[in-house]
Amino acid sequence: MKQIYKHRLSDRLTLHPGEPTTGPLTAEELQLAARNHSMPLEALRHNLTPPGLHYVLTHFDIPDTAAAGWHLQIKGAVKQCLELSLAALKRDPAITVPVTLECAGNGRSLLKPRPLSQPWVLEAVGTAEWTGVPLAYLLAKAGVLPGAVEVVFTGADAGIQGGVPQQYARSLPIREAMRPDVVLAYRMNGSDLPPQHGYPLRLVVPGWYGMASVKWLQSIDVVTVPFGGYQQAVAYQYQETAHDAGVPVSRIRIRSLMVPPGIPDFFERKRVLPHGPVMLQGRAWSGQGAVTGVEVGIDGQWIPAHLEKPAGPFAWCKWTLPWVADPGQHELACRATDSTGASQPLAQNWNYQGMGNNMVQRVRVTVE
Ligand SMILES: Nc1nc2c(c(=O)[nH]1)N[C@H]1C(S)=C(S)[C@@H](COP(=O)(O)O)O[C@H]1N2
Ligand SMILES: [Mo]
Repeated sequence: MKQIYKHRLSDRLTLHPGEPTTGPLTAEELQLAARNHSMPLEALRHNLTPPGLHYVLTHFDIPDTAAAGWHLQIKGAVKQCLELSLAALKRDPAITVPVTLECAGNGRSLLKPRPLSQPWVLEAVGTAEWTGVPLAYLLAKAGVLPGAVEVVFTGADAGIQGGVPQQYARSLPIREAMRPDVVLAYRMNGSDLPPQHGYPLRLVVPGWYGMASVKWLQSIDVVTVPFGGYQQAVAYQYQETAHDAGVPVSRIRIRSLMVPPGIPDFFERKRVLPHGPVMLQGRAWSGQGAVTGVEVGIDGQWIPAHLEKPAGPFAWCKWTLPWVADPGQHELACRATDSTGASQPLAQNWNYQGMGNNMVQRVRVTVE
């Protein structure tokens, strides 16, 4: 299946989506950028991202799921298929999990050349408290049959990508699907899901890049062969070229970001601040292990920052570092390390789809 899709893609010519370019931003990238917004970096001050500031990524259109007839289907290799209304789901036991979600394409527009797609800069990230039913609870209720290998999640949204008509769908291995913290969420920060975040129900897979957390969830299918859908087998691969099979994208790589200090120039976004003491601050997260350290680079010299405890194992943690800014031009940076020993690269790790670019952020400031 994967091969068929790849052929279709490469049969089409010129600049198809995904093609690396060094040219100016295209009209198509601008359309995507205007539909899908990131989280302004100053919102890193908040432990939970305030409503409306959490990043949004929607491949197609936000589907019309407000209709009263919405049901969730659980089917496939199970003892008993289930069909559940939202009211029925709300009667099941609920959990609340604080989760930092990040788009796997975050940082894509900084790559040289940049792959043509949603042109994220640095801030396709956000943290929310997701409330809902543990997926494992419902899978146990349905009874997963021996021989099941994956669980496929299908959203109500449809479109065409790489020439392939599709509904947005992703799968998880059984082992991940049975984790106690994977949640079918109907609340975000205590309120009903907003339309853009998946109303009435979405999957949230803590620790994985955002593509795994299927919004506008319609059906859950337990399958006995690995899922070959477009968003699983073609998109979301770490590939060197358009033609290698690639490695599937899964967990979030270690990353940190800083609230740019001072005030910005409206158009150029250059930063200006007065001389004297300033508290540098930001957040760090990893889907692979706990954040163990953040260093702040000031004109190339790395200084350890103070780390605060996160709200949960899959939520970002705050870091701070006091700095006495002296007049002149300075370059600030931040670099985090996690418990697997992974830390952020100083140079880009380029790949064909522009996935997992966790290169350190650099902020140039003028101190007056
Ligand atoms: N049904 C559906 N689910 C989806 C998507 C989508 O386009 N359709 N986008 C995915 C991607 S790529 C990301 S990064 C996250 C974004 O979640 P958010 O918009 O709530 O931040 O949703 C994921 N779930
Ligand atoms: Mo994404």
